[in-house]
Amino acid sequence: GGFSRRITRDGRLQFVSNENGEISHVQSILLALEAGCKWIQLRVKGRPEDEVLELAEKAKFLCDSFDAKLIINDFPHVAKSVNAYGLHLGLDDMPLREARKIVGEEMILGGTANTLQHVIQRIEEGADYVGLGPYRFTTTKQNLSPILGLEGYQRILHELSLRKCYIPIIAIGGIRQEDIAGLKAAGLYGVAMSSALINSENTKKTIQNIQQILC
Ligand code: TZP
Ligand code: MG
Repeated sequence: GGFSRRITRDGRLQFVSNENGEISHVQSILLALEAGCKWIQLRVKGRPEDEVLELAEKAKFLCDSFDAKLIINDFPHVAKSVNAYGLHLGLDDMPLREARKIVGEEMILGGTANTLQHVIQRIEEGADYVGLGPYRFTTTKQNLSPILGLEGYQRILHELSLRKCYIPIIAIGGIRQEDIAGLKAAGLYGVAMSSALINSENTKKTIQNIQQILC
């Protein structure tokens, strides 16, 4: 039996975990799962790996019970040890080819990009999807790369199609519900969102609306 690392339709909306004064990473994940999100990224910054592993075990249990897929950000060994569905690495992390040796052949690998060159590099490295951003300013991520705006995505997607480069591209960074239709029309495969979902008055309704537009 072989395997395939195809990104499925339920991956068009990825929730990125978050914490603030009111809500923990695990609580944010539960909120997104209860609202119907099927792709969850555990993104924990500034904590040691053993703490991230503990959170990852809880996140994996929750995702399994909602039949959702868990992506681990930054930590290949954590992704491997909780048997996550995927691993996402940024521009300052190890190359995806190196991570592939740690996590094995079956795990989905996502890589961050901010430019056309980054996307091409990610394809060459063997990424299964690319997170391209930021769309607009956001306080969720520190040291934000230059903002792309819709025009930035249109330009990069046009350049990729001229070069016949194809990979599912997920937009990220400051995305709100009202941005989704424009991003889909521009050719984005999907979106990754955090603050707009946890701060929504009605997270379930927001997620349902977004999924309806994207699928
Ligand atoms: N990478 C670029 S922006 C971002 C990441 C992980 C955070 C996205 O969160 P939000 O709250 O949707 O801007
Ligand atoms: Mg990273």
